[in-house]
Amino acid sequence: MSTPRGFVLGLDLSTQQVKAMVLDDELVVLTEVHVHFDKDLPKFSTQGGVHIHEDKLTVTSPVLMWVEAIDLALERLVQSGVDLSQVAVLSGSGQQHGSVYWRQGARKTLRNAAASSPLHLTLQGCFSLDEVPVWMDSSTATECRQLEQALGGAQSLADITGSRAYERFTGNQIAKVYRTWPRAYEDTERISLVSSFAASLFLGDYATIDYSDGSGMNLLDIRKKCWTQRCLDACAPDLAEKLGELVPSHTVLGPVSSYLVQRYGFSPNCQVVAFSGDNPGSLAGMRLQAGDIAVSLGTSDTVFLWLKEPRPALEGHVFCNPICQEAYMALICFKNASLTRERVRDRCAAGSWEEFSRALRATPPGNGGNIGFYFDTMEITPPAVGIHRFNTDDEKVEAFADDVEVRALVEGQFLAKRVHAEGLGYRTEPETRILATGGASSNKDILQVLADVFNVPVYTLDTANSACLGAAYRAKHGLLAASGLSFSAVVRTAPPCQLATWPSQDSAKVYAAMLERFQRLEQTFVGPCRP
Ligand code: ADP
Ligand code: XUL
Repeated sequence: MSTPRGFVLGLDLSTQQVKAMVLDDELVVLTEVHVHFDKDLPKFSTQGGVHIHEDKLTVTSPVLMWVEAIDLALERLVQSGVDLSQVAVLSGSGQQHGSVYWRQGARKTLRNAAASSPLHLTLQGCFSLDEVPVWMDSSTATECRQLEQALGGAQSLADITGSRAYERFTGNQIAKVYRTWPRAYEDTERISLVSSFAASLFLGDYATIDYSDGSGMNLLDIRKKCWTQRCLDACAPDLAEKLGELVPSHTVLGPVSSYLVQRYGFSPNCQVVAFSGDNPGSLAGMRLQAGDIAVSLGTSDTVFLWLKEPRPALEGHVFCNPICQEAYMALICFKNASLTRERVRDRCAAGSWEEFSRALRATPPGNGGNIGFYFDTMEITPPAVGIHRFNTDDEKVEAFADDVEVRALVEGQFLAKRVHAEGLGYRTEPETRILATGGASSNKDILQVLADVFNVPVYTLDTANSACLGAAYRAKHGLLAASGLSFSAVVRTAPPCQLATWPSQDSAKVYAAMLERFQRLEQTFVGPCRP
């Protein structure tokens, strides 16, 4: 059987930017472009790609900013000299949980978009909400309580959907939209996730939600792979209709829109494969295998594992696996991540990553017994807020010296990852590898602390951008899956992960003792799961 050949395009619509990559037929990256929301589209006045509202809990992004950014990314690909007519297939990753509300009649406008006008102008009147909730939003505690009650408790909801009710999960966000703006809700003909929204722009029609990103909504039955009617009913009326169907993550949705063909020179035969979440995308990009642990260090930090059997608990999430329909993935998300590292860098390391790294090298593993927890905003794992510093005698202190503060932050973030991953069943085995990705994985000194805290070697890819790479790999898999090829067979030509660093001597001893203290100290300020 002949296999379709050609370039592959991967896109990632993340919190702070749109990234796009074109790979050749052997899955080697040819070109990569970025559009940074704050810098490239300043008229939207975002900070870190978002608007944080007065209550500090509501966090949104302007939907038209995303539309404009995707066009700009495609323009930059053309400027880079890549011939988009050679792209045979494309897919994408999106920040998880965020939702987009298409107004009645928007489908028609999307289908008929003319190439003569940029899409953000054509789609101006197409959204019932201009500012849409993103994963950083934590304003839906009331809706979460109601959903758990309707389903018979937090564990019962987790048993079906893979997670107890989380504020950022889309079902709860939709319930808040319905409660707050019932008319806008009524006027909505389709609700997309960020991933299926971006796919819709490429397809020129509403794109279906895939199983894996759909698992981050508190609505999908992760075993039966369908919407759970009781969850839909508890969130808002007519929701099944507004959400549309669900599809396996490798599904080919159809050819690209005529807008893309005419404006950027795509081939009318170029296929769009279902987009998915950025964490599922990273799992694909890193080619995670059972036994590995992946750590993504981006706007959010996440830890994820390959699961054969779903065993949802009250902490962490279980999602459908994006590259193997029989498997699952476990995920833990930490909200205070790169932006907190940047804040401490600016205050204690003169705003420079080099100086931040020097501070890590100047301080010993274990930080002389000093431990810190840094939650600038309400954390997800664990649910806590504020800065909590403890000295070697476990006494609360107000401040650390600058270098000690830098190490306390990074050690504290990685100790939390290990403690909470162990809570999900992670155990270090002799063969365990950490696969690290995300913007901060380009920092060797940060990776050294990661290797030391877990006592496991750390591997990285050539690019820190595994969600984008994973989208491209999934695209190719989508094209070939019909001929029976598995994901691993499809990506066998792609460059493998490289060893970045090995744990230093004695770190196992230092951190074993520290882990026990860390867990005890964390309990002194962690509140109940939800107020
Ligand atoms: P996103 O979640 O938006 O995809 P990325 O994975 O691209 O985020 O990561 C962006 C973050 O990477 C920036 O906010 C920045 O803090 C961090 N970063 C970039 N370079 C370094 C570095 N050398 N050391 C530590 N962090 C870095
Ligand atoms: C995962 C989560 C974040 C976003 C960031 O549950 O909320 O990692 O996907 O883009």
